[in-house]
Amino acid sequence: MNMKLSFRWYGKDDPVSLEYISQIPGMRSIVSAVYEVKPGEVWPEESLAKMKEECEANHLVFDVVESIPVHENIKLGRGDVDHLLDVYCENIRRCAKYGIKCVTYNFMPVFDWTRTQLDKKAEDGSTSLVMYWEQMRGLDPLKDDIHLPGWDSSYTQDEVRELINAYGAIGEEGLWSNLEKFLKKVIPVAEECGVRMAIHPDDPPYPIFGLPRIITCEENLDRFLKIVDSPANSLCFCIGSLGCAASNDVVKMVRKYAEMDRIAFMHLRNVKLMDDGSFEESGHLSSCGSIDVYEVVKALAENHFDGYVRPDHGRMIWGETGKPGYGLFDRALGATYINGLFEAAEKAVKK
Ligand SMILES: [Mn+2]
Repeated sequence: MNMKLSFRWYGKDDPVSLEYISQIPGMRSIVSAVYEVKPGEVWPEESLAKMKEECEANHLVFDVVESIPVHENIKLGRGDVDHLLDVYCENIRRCAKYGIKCVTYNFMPVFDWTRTQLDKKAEDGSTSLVMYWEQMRGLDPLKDDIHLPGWDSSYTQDEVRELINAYGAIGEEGLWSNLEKFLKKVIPVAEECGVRMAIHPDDPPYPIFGLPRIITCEENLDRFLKIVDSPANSLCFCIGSLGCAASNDVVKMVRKYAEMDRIAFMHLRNVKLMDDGSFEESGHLSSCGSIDVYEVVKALAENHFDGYVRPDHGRMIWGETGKPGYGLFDRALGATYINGLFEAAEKAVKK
């Protein structure tokens, strides 16, 4: 197959072993990162070397990084930005040295993603991540102490308030100009070492608590890609994140950006959208959620997509426990579904 099937692995603390991952039919690549150092620090080469070795011992290739986190000071354009950008570039060089071809990152203020519950039970007894607006309404992080799942607990409430105010002050245009500075520094380095940078869209793709969000829709993705017009400046197209806004036509967007060869990495999962904009993460199949995953894959295959694909979050099923969204069983089912869709779609294109 043209596409490269991959699986996210959280390193030695991940309850899912590399051996189990390698037993998923068609599995090729591992998506991981150096988790033991903080954003803004250089990644030890030994850690990268060790991961590469462990993957190879399990007949897997460690060639995708998710993610090299972008320090808040880079996004805010304050403090030691130039030093932090140098560190970021050095990390790209080090990744490339150990075989990495694609690096995912995001440019979301403060929080990587927002959900109101991580273990919502469905009728069939499976659990998944959800965001219900009725649970969000009335919450004000500037006034209340809020602990939503997934929010970095290393921040104190006062630090969160300070960050929210700082982002409020720069607004969307401030965030765009800091992103531009980041791209103009980082993309030439990625080009030089044969790495494709892949930005992950905001999840969900609209402002929350007044924090600016810019990687949200077709118009903004167009603007993003034009800042540096290079295949090294690409998208990690997450259909589950962009698909949380009913206004995003993900099939049309995937077709357009695949045709332009600006998708380096695909995150495939499905979400069930509610009338009020709330959503539940569902099984991967088109019939389980609001996204037509078949049409997404068809758009990729018709454009001879040969980038990385991974089953994104899965539900917790069959009594499995572990990191919400990142169990083995449902993601393995997702991988098998993805294999089937791609085999059929790619063969249809060849005929
Ligand atoms: Mn994703």
